[in-house]
Amino acid sequence: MSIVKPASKLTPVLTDMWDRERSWNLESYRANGGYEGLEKALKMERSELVDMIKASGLRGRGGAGFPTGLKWSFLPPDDGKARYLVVNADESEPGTCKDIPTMMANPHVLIEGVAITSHAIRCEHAFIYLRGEVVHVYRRLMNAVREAREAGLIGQGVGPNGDFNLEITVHAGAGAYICGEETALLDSLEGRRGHPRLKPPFPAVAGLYARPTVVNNVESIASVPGILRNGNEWFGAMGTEKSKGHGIFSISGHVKHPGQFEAPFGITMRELIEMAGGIRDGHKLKFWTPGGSSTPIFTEEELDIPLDYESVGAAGSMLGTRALQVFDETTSVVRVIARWTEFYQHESCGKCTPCREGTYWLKQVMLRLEAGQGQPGDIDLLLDVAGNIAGKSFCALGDAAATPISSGIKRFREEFEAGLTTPARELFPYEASSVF
Ligand code: L3W
Ligand code: SF4
Repeated sequence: MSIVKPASKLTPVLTDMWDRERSWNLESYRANGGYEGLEKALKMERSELVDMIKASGLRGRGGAGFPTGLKWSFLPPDDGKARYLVVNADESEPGTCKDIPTMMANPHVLIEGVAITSHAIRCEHAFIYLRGEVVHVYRRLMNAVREAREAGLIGQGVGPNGDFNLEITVHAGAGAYICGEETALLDSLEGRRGHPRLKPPFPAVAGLYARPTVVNNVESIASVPGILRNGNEWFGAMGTEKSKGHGIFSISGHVKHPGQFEAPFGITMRELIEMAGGIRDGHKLKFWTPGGSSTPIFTEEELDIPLDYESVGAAGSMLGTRALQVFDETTSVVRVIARWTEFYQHESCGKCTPCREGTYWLKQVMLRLEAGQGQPGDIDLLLDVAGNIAGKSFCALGDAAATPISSGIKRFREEFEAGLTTPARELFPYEASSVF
């Protein structure tokens, strides 16, 4: 795991403890003010807590940026029956590496966030849905839950009035990207194959076991204790007017020091690349992604766009999970997009035709272009197939598969045309690029 180095523009809140000795222990977390937010929250009325998070401006950190407090407020009036909190810890977007390091280095910040959120929505059984491959994270979370239970922070009849009840179940999925889509995740948690559900009803109304459910990303929930401890003014002093607070930006690829950089929303990619030591020596930036492989590819032209939901949206992309993948001039755009397309085809759940069939054809065409065996009309074919997937699929995975193809052709059409005659490995030898 890379440790964030102090730099003037960084705002280490979630990453603050990452380089401390045994940062994952309850003892270390408490020595750093851990669980003070929960103490405060348990003395507050539920509605007051929801209003506070609403007013903080915290937005979902899982990709879409939906206001967190507003989502909590969508739960129907309490009927005394079960209602759930489910944390989406199925981090799998190519390039995204923020939730897994957070849970490894500081699992208690998530547990505290789960406890505060559960109090706010009166949930007595919360779930953390973790991607199945990360057994080390599973063990660490289980240990943190055990520590919190033994310390009387969660469990039955705890809290200052002895009336706070919370059980936390950590559930490891089976390693399917689609289970990061919130409703497929709920299907999987219920024991079925993960398939997205029709929305509405949104999970807030009918989620896990058809009960009102809040589904939030790890980083969203982990941001809650800091807000409780330090207040809305502190949180709002970071970021922009509509994209407030701190966020973890994961930088990978051809920079000197890839890693996680926690910074205010509105920081630019130029600043972040500088903090990551710049592009590797002797090379220059060719393209980058603002939100993983699901967003359009950007070039030098977009380096000064503030990385907040509004500015990136105005530039034609989602900010997504802030998975900033950097590629220099040694990289073949066709090869990168072919790898992403293989990924989407493999991960398509098969429920809807445009995505199930379309990703298969996109992959076939991308592979032959990569091999220099493209056929006349392939570029139009790619655009046609991508156009028949985007906006016509059942869930966001379809759009995600189509986006890099159409934006890649728009920005680097000549490389796709070269694929009609010349293999990518001749134009861009593997040895020159350490990424793909
Ligand atoms: C109640 C309403 N709830 C919206 C809720 C909704 C959801 C949230 C946002 O996808 C994107 C995706 C990825 N009543 C509501 C309501 N909600 N209206 O608000 O909803 P939505 O549909 O805009 O987004 P989503 O389905 O959560 C997230 C993209 O992010 N992404 C992320 C990928 C990967 C990861 C990962 O690895 N961890 O997140 C990257 O770009 O493609 O487009 O909760 O229920 N009226
Ligand atoms: Fe499944 Fe793809 Fe359709 Fe989503 S878009 S429901 S992943 S087939």
